[in-house]
Amino acid sequence: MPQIKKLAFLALTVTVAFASQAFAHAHLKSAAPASESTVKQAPSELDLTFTEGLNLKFSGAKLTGPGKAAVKTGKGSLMDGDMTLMVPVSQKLTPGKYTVEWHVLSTDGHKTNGSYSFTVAP
Ligand SMILES: [Cu+2]
Repeated sequence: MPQIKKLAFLALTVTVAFASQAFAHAHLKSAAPASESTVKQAPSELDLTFTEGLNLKFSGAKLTGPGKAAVKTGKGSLMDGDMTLMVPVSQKLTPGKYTVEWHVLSTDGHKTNGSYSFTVAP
C-alpha cells in the first residue's frame, strides 16, 4: 500500500509540473540595456531575452525616446536558441529616457507583451 501511495504522489507531482510548464509563456527575463537602468554609452542594439523560444515573424519591439518620439530601429533577429530578440538601433540615442514596448509570440503559440524603460546619461 505505501508503494501505491508513493506512485500516486509521483503521478501528481509530474502532472503539476506539466501543467505549470503549459502556462509558462515567454516572459522577459533580462534585457540590455537593462530595465530601469542608466547607461553611459548609447546602445546600438536592444537585446531582449525571454523565458521561451520566439517566433520572429510575430515578435518585435518599438523604441520611443524623450517626448514619445519614435526611434528608428532595424530588422530584428533571434539569437541564443531563439530566446533573445535583437533589435538594432538605427540612430544615435541622445541623452534621455527611452521606452521599449515589446510584443512576442512564443513557440508554444502564446502572445505576451510588455514595456520597460532605460535612460541614456548625459
Ligand atoms: Cu505559453
